[in-house]
Amino acid sequence: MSDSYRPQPEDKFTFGLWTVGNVGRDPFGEPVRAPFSPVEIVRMLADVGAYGVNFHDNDLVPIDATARERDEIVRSFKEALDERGLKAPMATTNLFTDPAFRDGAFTANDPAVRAYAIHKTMRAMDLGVECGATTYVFWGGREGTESDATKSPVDALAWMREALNFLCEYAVDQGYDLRFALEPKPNEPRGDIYFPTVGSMLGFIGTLDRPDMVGLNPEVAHEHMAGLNFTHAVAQAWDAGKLFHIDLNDQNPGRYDQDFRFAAHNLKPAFFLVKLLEEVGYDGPRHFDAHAYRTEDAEGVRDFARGCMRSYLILKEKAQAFAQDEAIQGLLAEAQQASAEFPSYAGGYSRQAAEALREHSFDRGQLASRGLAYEKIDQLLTDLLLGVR
Ligand code: DIG
Ligand code: MN
Ligand code: MN
Repeated sequence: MSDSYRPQPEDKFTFGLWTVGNVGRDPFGEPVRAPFSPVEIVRMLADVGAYGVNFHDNDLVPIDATARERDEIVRSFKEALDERGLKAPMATTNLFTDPAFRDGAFTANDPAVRAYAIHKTMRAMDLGVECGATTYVFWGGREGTESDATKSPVDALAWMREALNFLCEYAVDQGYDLRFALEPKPNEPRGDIYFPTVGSMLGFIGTLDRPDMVGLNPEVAHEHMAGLNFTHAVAQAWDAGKLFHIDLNDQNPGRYDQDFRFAAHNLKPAFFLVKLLEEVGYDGPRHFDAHAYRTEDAEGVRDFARGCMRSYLILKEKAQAFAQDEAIQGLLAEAQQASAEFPSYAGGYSRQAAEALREHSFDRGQLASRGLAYEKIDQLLTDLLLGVR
């Protein structure tokens, strides 16, 4: 692959241990790849040019590890990070694999399970901070229902709020430099998951005791599963100052969560996302929460990781070309020209501005008459992406 798309540390490309460590198990098939150790994954990611690696507590430390085993695992992991110059910017808790969480974690009916979920998360936060994490993700994979006969959604929201408020206080009390990033998903593995989209999470954050500590970790596939425009969701999170982290992958709409290689299926939506992230100057990690096809061997996993980063860098270059394309920019400028005279209200409300605008007579026919050349703009973009412009 040409060197012009080789990832650099400043690109801040990260992968979870569970992504390139995915062994290819699916609901209808057994693993197809031998597992890699965390140290082997750190070395692999360093080889392909990643900036960092993220983890769930139990991706790194098995849930039944002894204290001595835990300490040795963490020591060797941190040694590998230092040896290869990788960071561990994000950590999170696995609150979805163990059968104890089959009715949820923070929203389980059983208060002992809710308490265990907070216990497990505090210890996982300790581990994340010990490895250098500054973002802590909460993906509530089991926080949902198959039947709403089983619990009130109002109770569930209140339990989630109680847990997050408690854990925010724990982070402050411990002096941790941590921001919480909530990750929405509409369903899978539960029939319906609470807080299904970026919009619902943004509404929820405002009800917490420390809303400033809490933001979003939106994921491409998850908004796509909900039939939504991911770039619009990310723009709203950014506008609210809540884009704390982002999970990049791809998804064929109307399917289960496929966690495909970034831009593997929907090139144009991926372009608009990269264009937005680069335009607004998002400077957080670009985390690929995805995995290789089940058909792949260990080298195919490396191809997957390289492809995620390569496609991002190609689309970043295309976004720069879009911004510098005189024909496209000229048409956009025309579309944003006023089609008629009108009294200005740009300085915000005043009674004078309101009366002038209210009494102005608009020519609706004139407002409706101008063609906006969007077909031409979008085709120019298509030409650009297909490499003929
Ligand atoms: C699934 O999209 C979730 C889990 O992989 C993890 O908890 C989170 C962090 O990327 N994404
Ligand atoms: Mn996912
Ligand atoms: Mn994710």
